[in-house]
Amino acid sequence: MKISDNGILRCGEMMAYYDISGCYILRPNAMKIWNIMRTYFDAVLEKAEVDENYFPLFVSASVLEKEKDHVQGFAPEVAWVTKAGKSDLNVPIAIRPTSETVIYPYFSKWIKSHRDLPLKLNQWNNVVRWEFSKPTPFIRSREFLWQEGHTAHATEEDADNEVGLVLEVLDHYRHLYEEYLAVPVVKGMKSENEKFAGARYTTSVEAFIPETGRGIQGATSHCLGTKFAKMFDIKFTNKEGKNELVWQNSWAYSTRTIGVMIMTHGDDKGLVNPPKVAPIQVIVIPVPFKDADTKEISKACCAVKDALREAGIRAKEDLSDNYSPKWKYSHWEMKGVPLRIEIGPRDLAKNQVRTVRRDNGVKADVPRVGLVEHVKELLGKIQQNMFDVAKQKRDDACVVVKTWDEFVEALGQKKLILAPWCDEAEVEMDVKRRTKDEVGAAKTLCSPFDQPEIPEGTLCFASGKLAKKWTYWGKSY
Ligand code: 86X
Repeated sequence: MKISDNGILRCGEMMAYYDISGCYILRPNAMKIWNIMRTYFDAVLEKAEVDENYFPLFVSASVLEKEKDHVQGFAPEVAWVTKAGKSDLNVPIAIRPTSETVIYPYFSKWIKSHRDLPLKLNQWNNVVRWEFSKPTPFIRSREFLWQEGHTAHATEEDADNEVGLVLEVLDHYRHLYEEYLAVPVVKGMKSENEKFAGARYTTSVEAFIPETGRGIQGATSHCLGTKFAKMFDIKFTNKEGKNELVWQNSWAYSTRTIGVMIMTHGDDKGLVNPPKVAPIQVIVIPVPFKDADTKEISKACCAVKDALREAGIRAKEDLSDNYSPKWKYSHWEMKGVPLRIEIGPRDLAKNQVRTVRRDNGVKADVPRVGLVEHVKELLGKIQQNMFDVAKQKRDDACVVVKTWDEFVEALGQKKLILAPWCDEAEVEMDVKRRTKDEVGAAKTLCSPFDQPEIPEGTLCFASGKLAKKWTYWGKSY
């Protein structure tokens, strides 16, 4: 499902359009999903002894521009405050597009000795990047929410191993996608061209949208080395009393996660929310007939809802009498509620309810006795099924190619391509040049950590040189 289809976002009341291009209102349903993910990730940070802090939104021009290397290429995206009221500011102030230039000068002040390391900080904030390519809600917006983590370590080993958290955090990003959003992702290494220029290496989780045939970077985790330490003069005295540069890492995931979830699961009836993050997991709807005892049915609906809520399930009833049951069904389907419970006179008489799954439409009659346990199980099954279906679709869209002709054909068929590659930056640039069209050019998404075997003598699909690794390629968001 494309994000622009049917205005499903507006119908699902996740977001609303705003009168500034590229800016969107995140409505309660989106914020609920965001906060459920945040609760998971905050617990991860707590366990990993990463401390929460908050740096200002603004960057002074001098600090931002001190780091020409880092800002270069991004400069056109930086938004500036130039006025207060009617008067021009003496010096314009930039709005953070990411917080390296905001945070690292203070790393330099605060880190003096090996006892100050590791320093592990995270913040939840908004950033602004004044993008000029087509804006899309959640996927590419000019302001978005994210968490950004920044760590500093005494040694390369510390930065590179579990203390440094690069791969640990990446696996938590995978966990959020796969276990919360029911979106399959690939963990891997970014190519030289696609890595963060300030990093030694960049790892990412990559998703794929079969309908549009495009890959999408889900989140990134970087091993930065000492590049920023040199730029910002971040040094400490080691145990021998000598001055050394710190080794840094950084990582982030943003509200783009929600966009990937919407595109992965949405259908022609609207949103489909995975139970784990669904703001409402169960909607209970009375189905009164003409002569039925409406009051008793409503009472049963409330009792079922109360029992579910008591058990920690996010349930709600829809008793409004000015809409028909049918209208309500499509209303809550559109909003993506994973499970509907209907109660009519027959159900009342038989002490049962009717369950209807949003993911596959399957209906069942379920006894009131033991209902809560049954619903818990059902929500678990829906979560699993949504992941399995999404994974099957992703896997079906994936092809292995060995030659340039196969590559071009697969690209035309909107495939996710796994190809043997020589891992040379110029070859990737060349592939980009040769595949450019309206949607953009093919590029590497990542080289999966989980590498299939590469038989001796396998050649690169694009250059014909010896292949070094398997890499995912495709058009991307
Ligand atoms: C790259 C890199 C990095 C901390 C992360 O991916 C994790 C969290 N940051 C962000 N990036 C920029 O450095 C950047 C810089 C400027 Cl000045 C800009 F306008 C846009 C940017 N976009 C991305």
